[in-house]
Amino acid sequence: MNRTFGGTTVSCVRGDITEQHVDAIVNAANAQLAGGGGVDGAIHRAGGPSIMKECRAIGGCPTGEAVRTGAGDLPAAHVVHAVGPIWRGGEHGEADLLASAYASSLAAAAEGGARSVAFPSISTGAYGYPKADAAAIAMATVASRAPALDFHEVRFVLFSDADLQVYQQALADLAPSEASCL
Ligand code: AR6
Repeated sequence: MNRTFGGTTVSCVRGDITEQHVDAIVNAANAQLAGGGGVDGAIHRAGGPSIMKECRAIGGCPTGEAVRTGAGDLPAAHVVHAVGPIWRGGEHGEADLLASAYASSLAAAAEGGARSVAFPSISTGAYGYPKADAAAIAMATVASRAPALDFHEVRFVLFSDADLQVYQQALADLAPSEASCL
């Protein structure tokens, strides 16, 4: 399904983030930018060693922020490495940090000239963030930030049918007023 906020079309698809033909894909990274499993492992495997070389040169990224590298052998032009929070029960600023990870990713992608971006479900794998809550935060942040940054497409790429349903529901549930910049 699709919804449009300003000039930005937001969609949810089932798929593999490494195969997306968009300007920038977002990685669910860790603060050391050290690589790992999940999305991070898939991106470094498919993109080749140049991405890790750039990550090492950058050195790290605080939780809630994002940095940009090239995309090596991937079809995208950029990889934005976002560091989402580890879920610790919800009383440790997790919601603000997750929203900040999405907002920072959009800003980093826009700085690189990207007008289309694909996101995975940040923090909901190894980092344990409850999926429905994470999806609502992701949608609200993208709907409020992406139009002003001139994105024409933001695509959420989910790895399972169950996750796709959760993100589609969050997109359907988003009230027009939550896209506050419109
Ligand atoms: N394309 C799209 N989604 C995927 C893919 C893929 N190729 N592979 C997995 N997912 P995770 P996190 C889904 O654990 O929770 C890493 O080790 C997966 O099913 O990748 O932010 C990093 O190095 C899940 O729904 O990210 C960090 O240390 C979602 O992507 C840590 O894990 C996110 O799961 C980050 O944990």
